[in-house]
Amino acid sequence: MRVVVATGNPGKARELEALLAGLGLELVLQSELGVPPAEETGASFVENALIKARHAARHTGLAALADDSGLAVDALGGAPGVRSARYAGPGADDAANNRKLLEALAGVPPERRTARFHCVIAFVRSADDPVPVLCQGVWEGRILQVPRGSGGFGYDPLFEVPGRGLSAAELDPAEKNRISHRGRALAAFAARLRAGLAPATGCI
Ligand code: ITT
Repeated sequence: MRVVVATGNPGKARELEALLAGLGLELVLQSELGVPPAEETGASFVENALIKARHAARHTGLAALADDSGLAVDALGGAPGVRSARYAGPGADDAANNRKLLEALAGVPPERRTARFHCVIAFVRSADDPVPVLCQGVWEGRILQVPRGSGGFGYDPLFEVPGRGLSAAELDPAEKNRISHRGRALAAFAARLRAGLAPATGCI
């Protein structure tokens, strides 16, 4: 099956391609097909993932897979959440978002810096697919006081991985993919794919 990967984020695309390898899908990035970015107007990761998947399917006529993800920090009432990509303003880069997060958490002690990454994967067979496949993954951690490491993308340098004494940006990419929010969501999707994408009972 030919599937358009509905993301414009190169760090995310790299991880999605690694995680989807070997599943028998022929992947093509939406940028290669000239799909413009979708407007992420949803209030939740689920809504935004579906918006992006349907948008890419509509533009290409292909099945589409999208990822909507973000970081929820307890001491900030769940922010930046669905606004993670543009936390420091429209078009903000990772460095600006990380700086803003550190400023927002200034003076907050380590035990109150708990956070988690969320990832929702939406897969649609066509733009108006009435039974999209939705899978989610969560990754618990804590926000560091200073950035560490150069791997990954986004908030990885500030995300302390429990039990590892490392930031997510210090993990080997394969290890991050095994334990991350995205890795967990994609493992659930792979299981559904192996079951022929048959509808199944479950919560998201
Ligand atoms: P697309 O919508 O084109 O896929 P995006 O970057 O705008 O790209 P999102 O709206 O889903 O994607 O925002 C996700 C943001 O959450 C991302 O830009 C990072 O700042 C953060 N994020 C998500 N997963 C992450 C990860 O594995 N490591 C670090 N930061 C992550």
